[in-house]
Amino acid sequence: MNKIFGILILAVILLGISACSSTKDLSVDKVWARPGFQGDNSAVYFAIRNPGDQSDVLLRAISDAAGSTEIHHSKMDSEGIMTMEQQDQVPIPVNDTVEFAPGGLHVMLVSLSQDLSVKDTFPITLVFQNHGEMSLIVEVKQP
Ligand SMILES: [Cu+2]
Repeated sequence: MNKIFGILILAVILLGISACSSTKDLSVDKVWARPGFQGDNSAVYFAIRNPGDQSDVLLRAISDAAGSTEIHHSKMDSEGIMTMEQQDQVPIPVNDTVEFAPGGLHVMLVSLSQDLSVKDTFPITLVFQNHGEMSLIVEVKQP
C-alpha cells in the first residue's frame, strides 16, 4: 500500500516538473541580419534564452534567403586577423543565454538568393536537438 502511495507521489512530482518546464521554454529574440546583395554573404544574429531545466543544442539553421547556411564563430587569431570557424553545433546550457552577435557566433548566409535591404524581413528556422524546429522572422538592420 505504501509503495503505491509512493509511486502516486512520484507521478505527481513528475507531472509538476513537466508542467513547469513547458512554461520555461527555450526562446529566441533580438533576431536581425546584415544587409547584403544577392550572391553575397550575410549573417544572422539573435539571443537564445534557456530558462528551463534541460540543456539543448543548436544543430543547424535553415533559410531560403541563401544558397546555404552555416553556423560560424568569429575569432581573432594570434596575428590579429579575424577568422571564422564553422561550428557543428552550439550547446545551450540550462539557465543561460547564448548570444549570437557581431564578432562572435552568427549564422552565415552563404550566397544570398535575394537582396537584403534594411527593414526587409525573411524567415529562418533553427533546429534544436531537444526543442526541435523553431521558426523565426529576421529583420534586416544596419549593424
Ligand atoms: Cu561567418
